Amino acid sequence: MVPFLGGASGWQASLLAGAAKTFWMPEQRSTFASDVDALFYGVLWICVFFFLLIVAMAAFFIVKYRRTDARPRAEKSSHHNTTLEVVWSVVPLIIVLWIFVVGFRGFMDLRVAPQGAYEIGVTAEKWNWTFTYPNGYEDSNLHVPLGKPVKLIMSSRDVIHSFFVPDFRVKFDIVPGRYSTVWFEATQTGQSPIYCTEYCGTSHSNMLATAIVHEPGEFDSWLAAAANWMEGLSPTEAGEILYTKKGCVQCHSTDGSVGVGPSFRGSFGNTRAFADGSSTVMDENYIRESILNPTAKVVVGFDPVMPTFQGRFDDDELAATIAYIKSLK
Ligand code: HEC
Ligand SMILES: [Cu+2]
Repeated sequence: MVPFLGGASGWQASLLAGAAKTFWMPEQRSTFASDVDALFYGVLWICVFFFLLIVAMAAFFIVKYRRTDARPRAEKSSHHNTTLEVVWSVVPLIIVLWIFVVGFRGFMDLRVAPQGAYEIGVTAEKWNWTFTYPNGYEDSNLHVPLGKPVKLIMSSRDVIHSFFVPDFRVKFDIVPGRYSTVWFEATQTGQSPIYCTEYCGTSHSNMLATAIVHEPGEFDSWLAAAANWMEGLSPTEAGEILYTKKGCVQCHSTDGSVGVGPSFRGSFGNTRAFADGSSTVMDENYIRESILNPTAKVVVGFDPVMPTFQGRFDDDELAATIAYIKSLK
């Protein structure tokens, strides 16, 4: 990586007081953070300096050249001062060029992932995140190893979302119909919040996840265990986890309250009326169809907004989800 200002050991290190959270910025938890912050603080202090300079000079001139009895009108002054004009053009030019060069180098660092980075798939949809690991395991949170470059290959199933981890100083839009990538290297174990930072509809502000940084050895064992997570759980227990993990929780409650979709509580065995006038009893087959082909039967009073989960549920997962919905009496 290109050090912005001679690296974090330079003058900005003392200014920033290390990786701690400040008034302006959250904790620094990736290799980008100190460079991004250094540029931010650089621009901030340049602005503060010129703001104070201009306000102070304006105040000074207002007082000094105010209209008095001794000096009833402004005196004539020369039209040009070449030295002054060159100085106030060249100095800002140098500052702006410095901001451009540093910003562009930082942008290129953020855009170009190193060879051999660990790749994780990210799927954004209204209104949840799914992270897919190289072994096919899916999780609603982002788990990464410490001190290893991680490249995210991101896509959207519906509208534009934006992946944002303030602690890592990474943010990038996810546009439907194409892949976007972002990379980072975590420098501390622990948890950091992930936000969607593109307004994407009603529950945009709930489109949250957590980035969890593991010790490198611990990461591999976490992934191996996570991929076998259904083992040793009853179908109902597994279904409860799937309910959150697959994002059903965003639209379906389990306490009877109606959200974007009907509540799962007490739904099994009830009769459902559909928008086309037909009706059916909620049984295993109806749940299965609702998950794989949600628009086949649209419940009266609801919009057909449920995404299809075709290809995202295997038979065990379907059985577990059905068992869980059945258990919510
Ligand atoms: C974006 C919101 C949304 C998400 C996410 C969502 N659903 Fe739905 N779901 C709906 C809506 C709206 C309906 C009612 C309209 C319809 O039948 O399509 C519905 C209907 C259903 C029904 C029929 C319910 C009934 O009472 O008749 C089932 C079963 C169901 N969803 C299961 C799931 C499961 C399981 C998941 C997670 C894997 C899920 N849904 C995720 C919005 C959603
Ligand atoms: Cu979003």
